[in-house]
Amino acid sequence: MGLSLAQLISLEVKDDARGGLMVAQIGAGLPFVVRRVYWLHGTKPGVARGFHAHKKLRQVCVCLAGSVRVVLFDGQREESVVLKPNHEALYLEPGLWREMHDFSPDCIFMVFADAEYDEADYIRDRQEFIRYRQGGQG
Ligand code: T46
Repeated sequence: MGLSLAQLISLEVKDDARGGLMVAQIGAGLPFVVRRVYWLHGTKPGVARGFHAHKKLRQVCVCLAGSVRVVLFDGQREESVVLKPNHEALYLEPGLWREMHDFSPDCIFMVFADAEYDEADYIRDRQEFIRYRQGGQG
């Protein structure tokens, strides 16, 4: 898919005649020890989410059902990727602005994170984020 701001990582596929089984574990898709898992579901029509960056948090995002478009911005360049249920997960390193758009009504978007929730880790203002990146702290 040619992403440069983030990485699409391959998860282990253990499908057999009974159906699908996907694995995310250290060394096979997960680049960190998971300390928190959360997921978005039942997103209302026309709603977009995100609109923030993280200072330290690392995340692996998986679309378990439906589809969602993730927009990434590093302070200069913007890229977008449509996530759907497949063998790929989106690895987001810190210092990336992200927005989630075009959730399908059945979308289930799950995130593995390497730290507990901490509001102080968020930059929720786009101009502040651009200044943060220009300051070389991203
Ligand atoms: C992200 C994208 C992909 C908590 O209390 N604990 C949590 O673990 C999370 C994730 C959120 N919250 C609270 C914080 C807010 O008061 O739940 C409320 C909604 O969170 P937020 O507006 O940040 O939701 P999104 O969908 O904009 O962003 C979330 C994650 O916060 C964020 O880390 O990268 O999903």
